[in-house]
Amino acid sequence: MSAALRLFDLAGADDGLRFSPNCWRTRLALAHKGLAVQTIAWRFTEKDAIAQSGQGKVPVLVDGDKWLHESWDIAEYLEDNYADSPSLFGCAQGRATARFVNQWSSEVLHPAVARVVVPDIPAALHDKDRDYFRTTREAAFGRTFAALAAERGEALAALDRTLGVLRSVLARQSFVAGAAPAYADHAVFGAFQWARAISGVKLTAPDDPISTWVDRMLDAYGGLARSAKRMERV
Ligand SMILES: N[C@@H](CCC(=O)N[C@@H](CS)C(=O)NCC(=O)O)C(=O)O
Repeated sequence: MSAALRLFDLAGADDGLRFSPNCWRTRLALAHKGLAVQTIAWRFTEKDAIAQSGQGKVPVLVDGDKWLHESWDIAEYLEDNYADSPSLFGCAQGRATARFVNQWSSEVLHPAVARVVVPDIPAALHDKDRDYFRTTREAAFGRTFAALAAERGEALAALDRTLGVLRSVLARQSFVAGAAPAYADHAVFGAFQWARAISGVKLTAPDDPISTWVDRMLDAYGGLARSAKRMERV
């Protein structure tokens, strides 16, 4: 176990509400490798705190004097530098295939989930983040949060189509990586943990093979994801 690792992890107004899909990838990868980490609650506008990483997004992992960013690069760093711990990829082909899954998750799944959950995020944010989040995300989507919220039904239908391939795979095997979870699962599950933390909306039906896999991922690593704080809804 390494005692020195620190992770800047996106938080809401409540320090304990950790909702970044990309940070969850890293949290799960660290747990998979059995590496202890101190997580540091970080807000969107706290760019100075992670300036040493040379950019402004999390996850940022600090290992001794190394400042690492980009969830995929962090996964490769952990695999290569903590080679005696359980593997995230299994083999060279597994690493290449996990890269494809990771990229699909970032470029196809994350935007589809964002369309559904982003209007719920401002309510969870620290006051100092709210304006920044609204301005940057409304500009990125080209519409207001109110317009996005009004399109939720359409967004859920589009997400359902996006999830078709994942659904077929998980109907045939327990995890994306096969019989046991590995980084391909972390890369995809981060998006579901994001929605779970921040939004009351259910992304999949209870009898969907994806829901069964989400349950398995929530229980993995001693229930790390299941025990995580969720946004309180009244
Ligand atoms: N490709 C990056 C994406 C990182 C990213 O977008 N992180 C978000 C949180 S999920 C962030 O820090 N955003 C800061 C901002 O929008 O200012 C990765 O996989 O690590």
